[in-house]
Amino acid sequence: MAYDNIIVDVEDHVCTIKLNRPDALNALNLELLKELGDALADGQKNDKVRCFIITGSEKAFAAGADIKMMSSKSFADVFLGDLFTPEEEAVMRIRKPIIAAVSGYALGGGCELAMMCDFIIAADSAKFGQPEVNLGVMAGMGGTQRLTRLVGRAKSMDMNLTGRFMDAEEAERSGLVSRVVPAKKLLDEATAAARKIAEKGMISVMAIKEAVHRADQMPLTEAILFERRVFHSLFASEDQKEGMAAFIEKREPQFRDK
Ligand code: CO8
Repeated sequence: MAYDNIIVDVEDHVCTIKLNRPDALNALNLELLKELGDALADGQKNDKVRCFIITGSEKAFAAGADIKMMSSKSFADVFLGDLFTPEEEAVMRIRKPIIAAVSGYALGGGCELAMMCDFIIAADSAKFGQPEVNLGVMAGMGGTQRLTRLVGRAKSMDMNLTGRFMDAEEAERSGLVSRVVPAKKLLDEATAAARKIAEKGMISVMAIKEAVHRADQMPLTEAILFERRVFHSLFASEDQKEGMAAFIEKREPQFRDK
């Protein structure tokens, strides 16, 4: 499919989606978000895709929702039109893993998009922030919620109330990103991680994603029970027999997603 605001590449079971509005530092407008949702939905259906990477440019993952697109909207426009809800749901509906590879600015909706991914690999140049307070608004796609769960209340309040940026080192220390790598190696590292995931059985990969997401949404006892039941259910898969047999026979497993 041809896109105007993203570049999609599928190679070795990894679908890499590059946000591509360089003149606006990849600001997220509705066209870009629609294309992103479509590309993710396509990949979800495509057996050749086993993991996604969402990335931006060296200077910006995304500098936020498009301020020029939003500036003249009224309360009625955004409330009745439910601004950004379908776009967020399109990303959160994806069951295959999504890695955010972040270089440069990940601000406002850009930081929120990165946090919707399953984990973030950051370049040492990355800067995260929720600067919406400077625009007379606030975060609207998880910046007060996912950020608080990831880095805790103190840092989330600090970021959301002052609008200050967090560099990659602080983001790793705070639990916002899983690893920091030199900017030049960002895509190589993210691709290597995605290929490693792509080698696993998709049944356990997708079950793990579902289970980890439950950590945010359920009380611990319920979430542990969910995990235990899904763990039990994996013993109905051929991949469990293959994975354990391969370990005992000291060979690499051949997962068949069955
Ligand atoms: N929206 C629209 N255009 C933008 C945005 C943006 N968020 N960010 C940058 N641009 C444009 C600039 O207007 C400029 O365009 P032009 O050349 O036509 O004037 C171009 O990108 C380059 O930007 P700068 O000249 O400003 O580049 P600098 O290197 O000087 O500064 C910054 C880089 C610091 C990133 C600066 O551009 C900036 O502060 N950007 C805005 C950051 C921001 O406030 N983000 C939050 C936006 S609100 C939001 O995200 C709400 C989220 C709610 C839901 C999200 C759903 C997706």
